[in-house]
Amino acid sequence: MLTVYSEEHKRRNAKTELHGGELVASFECPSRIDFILARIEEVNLGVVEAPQSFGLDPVLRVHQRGFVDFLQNCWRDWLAEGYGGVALPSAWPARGMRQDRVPDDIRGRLGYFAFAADTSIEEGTWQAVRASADVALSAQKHVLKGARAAFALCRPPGHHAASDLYGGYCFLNNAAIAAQAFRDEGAKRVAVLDVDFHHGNGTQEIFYGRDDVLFVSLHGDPGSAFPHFLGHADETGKGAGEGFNVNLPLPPGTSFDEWAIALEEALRRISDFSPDVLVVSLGVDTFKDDPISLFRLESDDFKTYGARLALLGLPTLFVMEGGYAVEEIGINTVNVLTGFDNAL
Ligand code: B3N
Ligand code: ZN
Repeated sequence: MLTVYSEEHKRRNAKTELHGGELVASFECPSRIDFILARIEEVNLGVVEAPQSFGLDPVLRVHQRGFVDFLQNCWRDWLAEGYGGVALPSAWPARGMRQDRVPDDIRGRLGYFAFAADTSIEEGTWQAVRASADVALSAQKHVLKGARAAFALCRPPGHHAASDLYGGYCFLNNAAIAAQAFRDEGAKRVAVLDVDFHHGNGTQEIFYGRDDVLFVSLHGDPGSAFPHFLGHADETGKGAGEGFNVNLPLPPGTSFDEWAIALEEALRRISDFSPDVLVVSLGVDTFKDDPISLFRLESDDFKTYGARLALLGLPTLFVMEGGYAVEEIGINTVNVLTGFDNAL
């Protein structure tokens, strides 16, 4: 399987993240990619190539212009105010407050466009974010042109990013940008399967009113896990999109046997939809030793479910999302991909 990867990801090296009342070392760190690349080479997964540049047009198909402008200029505007450190939000348009006006002040705009305070914006963040979207689009082109599968080794990840919100280490929604590109380039129906531990609230929001993109997610119940405010089973889509959003929340401590039952339900919903193509939001933070997640998958389980995904018989684009057990992230990620390849 071909992998697309950009060195630009290194420009996202967050100095810190807010967790448990303290500024701690960021779990979403550059070495995640080093371990995945090393494993790709170790098992000879296939060619690794750099992305092409697609500009912002495909990004603007799923994200609002004002939001993209904000991401692009945030760090410059933060410095221009005389601030140091890292740009973090501290005030939000919460219940009862106005959401119809975007503040001029950078602190107001941070709160307007952020849904969580975990994720900093810093020097180099935008450059890495843009490259990550190009990685997804470049891998998407390989599948569009007939490859059975491709791996977009995106960093930073994307599935929490909504049309005008960032957070949860995500800025632009790489999987949604790729799914929309498939639609714009001829696919009639696209399914997005999100197997990351965390609910892909951003992908859900982007496609919630649509019947041409099915979103199916297996994730930690939002009652106990980030992003806390979306991901319940009764979120099924709205308007034309009713019935095209499928959430399968699972409790803390879920084992692979339990997870695999939910996966069968997800795959049944995808098969019923008869998509032309599948986009997999591939987070491996379902691993038992992930430091911020609550499921109990073992390394071999990733191979097992990779093989199961191949049985859908669909052209498949894998898009990297989360996974923070850094020393095992390469084995777990590549196990999904080799499991898929070896089942063909
Ligand atoms: O949820 C957390 C979090 C939970 C536990 C932690 N421990 C025990 C050290 C640390 C952090 N933080 C909120 C931000 C999580 C973003 C999740 C990103 C992701 O992988 N999305 O798929
Ligand atoms: Zn995750």
